[in-house]
Amino acid sequence: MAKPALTRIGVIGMGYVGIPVAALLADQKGVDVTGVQRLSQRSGWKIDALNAGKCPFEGDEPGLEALISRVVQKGRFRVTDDFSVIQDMDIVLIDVQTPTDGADHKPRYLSLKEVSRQVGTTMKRSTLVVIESTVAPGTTQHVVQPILERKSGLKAGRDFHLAYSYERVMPGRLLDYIVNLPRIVGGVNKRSCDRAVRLYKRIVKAPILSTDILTAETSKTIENAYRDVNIAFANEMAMVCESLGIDAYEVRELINSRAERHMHVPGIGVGGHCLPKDTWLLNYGVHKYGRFPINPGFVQLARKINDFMPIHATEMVKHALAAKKIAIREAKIALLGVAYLEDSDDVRNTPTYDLVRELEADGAEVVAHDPYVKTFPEAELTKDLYGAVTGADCIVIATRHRPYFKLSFKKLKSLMRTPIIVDGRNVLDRVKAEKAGFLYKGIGKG
Ligand code: SAJ
Repeated sequence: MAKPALTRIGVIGMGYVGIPVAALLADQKGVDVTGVQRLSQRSGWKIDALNAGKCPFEGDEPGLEALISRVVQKGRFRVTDDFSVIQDMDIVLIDVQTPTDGADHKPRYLSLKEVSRQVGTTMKRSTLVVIESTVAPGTTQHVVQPILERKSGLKAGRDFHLAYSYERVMPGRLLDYIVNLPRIVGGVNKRSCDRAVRLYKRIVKAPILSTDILTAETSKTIENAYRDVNIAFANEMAMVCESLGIDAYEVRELINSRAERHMHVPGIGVGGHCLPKDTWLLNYGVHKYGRFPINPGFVQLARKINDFMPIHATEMVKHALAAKKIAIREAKIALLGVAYLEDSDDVRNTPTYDLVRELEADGAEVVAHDPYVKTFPEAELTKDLYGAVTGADCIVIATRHRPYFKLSFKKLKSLMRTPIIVDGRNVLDRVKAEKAGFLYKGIGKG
């Protein structure tokens, strides 16, 4: 009896979204996956690492390395920079970066448009194309679809299928969040949507919710804007508590003692490839494709508050140094943690970029430590934690990495020039720090 044909899937963009979804699909019966990754200076090395069955992420990613090694060994997953493989694919997932411009916050769709041209040029009739990258509402049908149709000469919904289904992954929980979080799928028409739902049913155990493409795109950007707004609220209330001389984390616990209240966690800032830009994608989409003018000022204000937190932390450093009669231009600052998220190696849009820029602009010498991050152009980066704090006048904790919870105040004090701690992530115990002779300041700690 003839063997059932393999479903061939191409996943374009081997990053935090593309790699886990490709590996999960390749582990399914009757599925064969080819990852496509540009041979760029920044990411080209991932091709060889993945083809050797290695996970390219430094941080803790439960289950991912074992899964990649298994599907590579089974011969069901390989990665290439050769786009022509797309012509053999039944399904193509697009997982490229969709950054926004730092100045005008407009989306920069260089990769998305280039990949759409390549896919349109090579794809075969009846291919299902799914955009998983976060985009401004309206992008799939006003930017991607016309390129695919022009390049292929085919019509979306009739000759090939087109859908949008956004990822909800986070470093440290990549596989878990793909498998166990509800999945939203929007199709250019019902057939496209149904086909995409069938695809995700192979790997997603949680409910799969169908809608149209514009609603799905908008849900993604609003979902992240919602989180960003909640974090901004927590950050503003943290500054209120500092001014009142009380502990915002205690206040948060008291408020969250009521089950349906979820006050978020204040901190030194908001980083990552998502929250700092998705509000601007939402903003761009409604300005470009909205039926009437509306300026979502509330979510933009939240962006401003969250972007202010590294500057607020720099002010805290300056006040503490001044209390010890040290000018910031003569100070050495030990920065503990540069990643935007705990126990990850991810520095995309990390708030520590702004923090270092602010501190160095005032003349401080900054030495950074991070247990996971390999490169950090903004400052000298070391894996030697005690080396970083030796001779320092202030420690700034910027990431909630697990190793920082075990720091010895006695050891730190013996190595530092001036015992000052600015805790940007509520990692250290204030009472113990002060008992050990430290001047302690913390975001949300009045
Ligand atoms: N942060 C706070 N306080 C909080 C929560 C987070 O200061 O209470 C900071 C974090 O330290 C970090 C930033 O915000 O710097 C973002 O943290 P995150 O936990 O939101 O992590 P992301 O950006 O990797 O993940 C978010 C998630 N979105 C939502 O929860 C709505 C994730 O589910 C998305 O998949 C991801 O964005 C994405 O890719 O869009």
